[in-house]
Amino acid sequence: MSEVGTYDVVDGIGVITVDNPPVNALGVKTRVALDEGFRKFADDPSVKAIVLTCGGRTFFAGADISEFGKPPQGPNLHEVMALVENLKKPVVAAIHGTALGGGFEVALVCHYRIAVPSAKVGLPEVALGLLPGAGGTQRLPRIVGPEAALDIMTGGKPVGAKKALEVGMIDALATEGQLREDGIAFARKLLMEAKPLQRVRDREDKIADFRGKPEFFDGYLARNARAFRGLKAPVNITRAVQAAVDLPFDEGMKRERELFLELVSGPQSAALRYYFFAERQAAKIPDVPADTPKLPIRKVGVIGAGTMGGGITMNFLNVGIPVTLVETTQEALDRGLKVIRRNYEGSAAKGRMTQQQVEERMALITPALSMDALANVDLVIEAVFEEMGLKKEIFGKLDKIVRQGAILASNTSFLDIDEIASATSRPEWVVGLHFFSPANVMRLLEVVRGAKTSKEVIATSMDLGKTIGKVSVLAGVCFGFIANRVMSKRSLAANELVLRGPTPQQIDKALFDYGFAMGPFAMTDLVGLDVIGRGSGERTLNGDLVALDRLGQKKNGGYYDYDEKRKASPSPVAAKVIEDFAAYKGIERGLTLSDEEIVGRLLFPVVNEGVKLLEEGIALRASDIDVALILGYNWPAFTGGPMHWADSVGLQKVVDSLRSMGIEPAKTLVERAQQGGALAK
Ligand code: TC6
Repeated sequence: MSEVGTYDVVDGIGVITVDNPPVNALGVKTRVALDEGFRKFADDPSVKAIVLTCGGRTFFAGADISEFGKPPQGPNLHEVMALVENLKKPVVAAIHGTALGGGFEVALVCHYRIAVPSAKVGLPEVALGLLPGAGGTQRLPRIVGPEAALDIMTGGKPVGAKKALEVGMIDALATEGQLREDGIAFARKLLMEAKPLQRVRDREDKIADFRGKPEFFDGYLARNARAFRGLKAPVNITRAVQAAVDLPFDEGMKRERELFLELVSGPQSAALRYYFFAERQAAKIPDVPADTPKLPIRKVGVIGAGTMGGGITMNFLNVGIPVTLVETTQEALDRGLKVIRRNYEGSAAKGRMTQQQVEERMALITPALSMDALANVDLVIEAVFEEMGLKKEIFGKLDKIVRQGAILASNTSFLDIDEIASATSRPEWVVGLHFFSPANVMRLLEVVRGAKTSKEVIATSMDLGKTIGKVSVLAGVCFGFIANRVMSKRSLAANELVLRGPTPQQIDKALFDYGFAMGPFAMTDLVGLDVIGRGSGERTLNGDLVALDRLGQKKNGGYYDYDEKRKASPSPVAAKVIEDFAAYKGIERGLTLSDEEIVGRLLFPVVNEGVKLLEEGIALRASDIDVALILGYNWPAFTGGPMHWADSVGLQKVVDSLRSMGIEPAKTLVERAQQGGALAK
């Protein structure tokens, strides 16, 4: 007897309802329910058609990811699906919530699919380093055509019900709140019309024209080479669709299986599945239980309309939360508003939003020239210069102006939240909300917990990330918190290494090939050498380049020279500056390293610093560091982040390499390496 399935018959229509919280993943219990329900109705002559639907918040959200790599248990999903597809009675999938991955593949073996308008369907396996391995790569091209199927599967983004109807992924829309009734009515109509049953697997019309055209698939990969760089899954998805077009259905299924097994047993998928759970784990804080009361955030104040303040503001406008934006001068305020408007208008020009939406969002901003305007907000985020004196002055004023019970947050990237909080009479209401630039784009929100920050403020701040589409990661107070602190070790290592022999282009190339969008020197040139090098009194390599008025891409080049199209080439001037600076430092040059060695030299110090964060209790768990780096610094997700990657490289190797660089490995790192243990599970 299934624990999660109920089966009832309404006037000859059998209704299977599966309710396996939280998301009806297709784990063993769900498979038992499906197997049992379909067998029961297959054998029941009084049942003429079947509706498959789910209870709770969603239709099946996919295979149970936690089962991958474990021995199979219970009914096999493929067998259950074959049973459904071959039934001689029409089966209607009635979808709400998110029918994703294996969940949508189950819907694809039903003869018809209907969905409420708020539902989303899709095949997001690519985000887990996989391909849709339950026939998705073979069936989707048959209903939407190979090109659309490739875009849907390599992009992995869920498709809203209305769009899904347009492209043929579903057959009809149901009424919100009446899915079950509409499903039954749809099935009854099918019976009345007595149309022959059509299986998706038998459809040929959308794929026939692409048969025997390998150039179409090679071209697809070539066109998307940039987006797919370093990733295995999009390539295997493309080859599986090619098989769907070229081979008879059952052979295509076999090819899909081979390509799936190759992915599921490989390191990229292991890393991405680890990352899926890491992202969700980050929300859990041992001493702040899930039922901790959260404060409603209905009105927000942002201080500073510069790049960060403007980006932060947009996050709230995007979800309909009004923002009072405070600046000290009208010019600065106008400039900030102009940039926000320009960003939105850019999105409108690309068709991502309408002009009306631009106006609606802009109308949510109340510009102000005094902090007095913040008296009644629920949350204030300060985003001014990184200067402790200024921040303390602002927090002292906020303490007098803002109502009791509101959260006072600083977007500081480095400074001590406790010292900032000490300027107020309510340190328990003070927290760090650290956004990453561009703040309206990057998905990381570091929530910095001060010594006195209350649990309610932490719970609310963690939740806030989700409200604005970000992932919150908790950090303790230290210079640079999690992401900036560990990544500063990469910059330091790069700046040291370039003096010893490897060129900026060799170093950048090694990191590009590892999976980063660009290496540290290309990044410095992009951001500006004057910006990166700012503040230190000592003579530095950056400073020497700035002294020659080499500011990066914006002026005269930096570590590279640039042509008028901003294409980079090695710079003889920079090479000479590097040589001179090494001589000044008394550093011997001539070191030659392989790309792999360069990667180790730059990234093992990051891992080491991550372990120190764990030892100091700044980060709760290794996986939080991975999430922070992947979302805050675009660390390639298919490596799983620095900590997971270090495990896959082998901790002893990390320890040995650090020692060979003259860096003392963190105590825990040495211990774990000796025990053959891991940093991230
Ligand atoms: C596939 O189908 C391959 C098929 C090949 C053929 C064999 N498995 O995200 P939330 C858990 S691959 C196991 O916070 P939301 C999640 O860990 C799969 N667990 O909720 C969390 O647990 P916790 C293709 C899962 O409302 C809880 O459910 N499908 C799975 O923000 C709530 O999750 C996907 O890639 C799962 N599949 O978003 C979809 N899904 O409470 C993956 C969720 O213990 N899922 N959990 O921390 C999602 O994208 C989202 O969960 C959501 C709901 C949109 C369904």
